[in-house]
Amino acid sequence: MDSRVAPQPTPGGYRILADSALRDYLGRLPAIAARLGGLPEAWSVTEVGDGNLNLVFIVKGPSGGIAVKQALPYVRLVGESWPLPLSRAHYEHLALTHQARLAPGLVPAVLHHDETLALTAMELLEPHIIMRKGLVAGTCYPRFVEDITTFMARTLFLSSDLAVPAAQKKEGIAAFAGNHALCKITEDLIFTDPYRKAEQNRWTQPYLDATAARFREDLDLHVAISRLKLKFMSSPEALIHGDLHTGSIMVTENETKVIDPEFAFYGPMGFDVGAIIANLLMAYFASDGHERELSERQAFETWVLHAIETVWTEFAGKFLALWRSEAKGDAYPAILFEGAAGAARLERERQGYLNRLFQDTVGFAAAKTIRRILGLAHNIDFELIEDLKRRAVCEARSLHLARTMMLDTPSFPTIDKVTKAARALRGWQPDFSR
Ligand code: SR1
Ligand code: MG
Repeated sequence: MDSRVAPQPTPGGYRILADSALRDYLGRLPAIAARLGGLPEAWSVTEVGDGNLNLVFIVKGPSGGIAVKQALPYVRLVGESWPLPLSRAHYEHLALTHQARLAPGLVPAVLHHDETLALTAMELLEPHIIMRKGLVAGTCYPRFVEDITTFMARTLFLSSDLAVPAAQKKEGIAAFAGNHALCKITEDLIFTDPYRKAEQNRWTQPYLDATAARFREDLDLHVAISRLKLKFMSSPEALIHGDLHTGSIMVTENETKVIDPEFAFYGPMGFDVGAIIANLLMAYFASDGHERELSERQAFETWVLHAIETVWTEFAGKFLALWRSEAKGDAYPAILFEGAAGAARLERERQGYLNRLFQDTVGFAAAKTIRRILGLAHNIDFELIEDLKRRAVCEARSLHLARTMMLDTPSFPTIDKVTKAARALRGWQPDFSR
């Protein structure tokens, strides 16, 4: 049940680079040194990583800046007691380069990668901020839906059997199969631990004590989450990002960049789409807790709900358009769908495929929500609500919707049913005595 792997000896040559060691290292890379300008001694190096796993440095010189990400041989959030393979930097680099080809302009450009040091230097995204921080502040991002739906439709469709010949697709699965330690984190932290007594689980106490206990005892829920876990483990549909929450997206009002694909592997498409929808739903429910005056954030909340709806509808539209124009894979052979009747039947089948994908999306969105409230890794949407009772109210509303989405997925055949249910819960006052 534990995600932890036995400590692996770090490969010869690996060392954690910081400050002067990082400056010296980068100074020996001509293209990077030219980009930064001036002398390495004068470059500023600031560690800015606020994720759960790695070190992230911003390095700036007189001519420009870069971002440098280095994997640690353990989980940063927990410490050296939880070893984690450095190979995740290899998979992240592989995913970034794949995604750059499939969805140009929507991921940061890679400037340098070092397998031994598990280190990647990338373009500095400035003035972008982590989207989750902007959502907590109540900022709307007018460009986001267009960009994220392009990213998901293109990376998912174009790596699937609908677009890629079978042999190439299987090579892709093989190339990412070694990223199983990161998959195991997801399998444990999202699909198992929130539903059992796990040492590292936490929730907003005492308000959610009874709710957490109910989640640990509800066998219908245990069946539902186990079905989703099996789907996650056994559905190599496409190259998925694998951790596509709003902390893995950097934004300005006019630009969106998807970062941090270290959890990438060939998995179910709905896991990525569900991650986006879950994190927007959590931003919506958390918004009440950040309000200083009544209705102060109404415009933001209206935007988030609209974004949730259009994330699905625009994703589905783009995915269908790609299927109609770029179906170069071995699935659905054209020879079987000739003539007007064949074309019409295939079109109906495409719609059915999207309907099934939507059901996966609803289930995975529920799982991604529950883990952020009852599991180990929480998010600042809720954590920055200082008043614990207020925070628990927002979390309880999220959990209520997530539980229904997971147990009664078919009652959400379309995305507007999800946003309608979210809107209906906005004023709900949970009874924490039960
Ligand atoms: C111990 S890692 C916890 C979480 O951080 C990453 O962002 C993933 O979401 C992972 O589940
Ligand atoms: Mg991450």
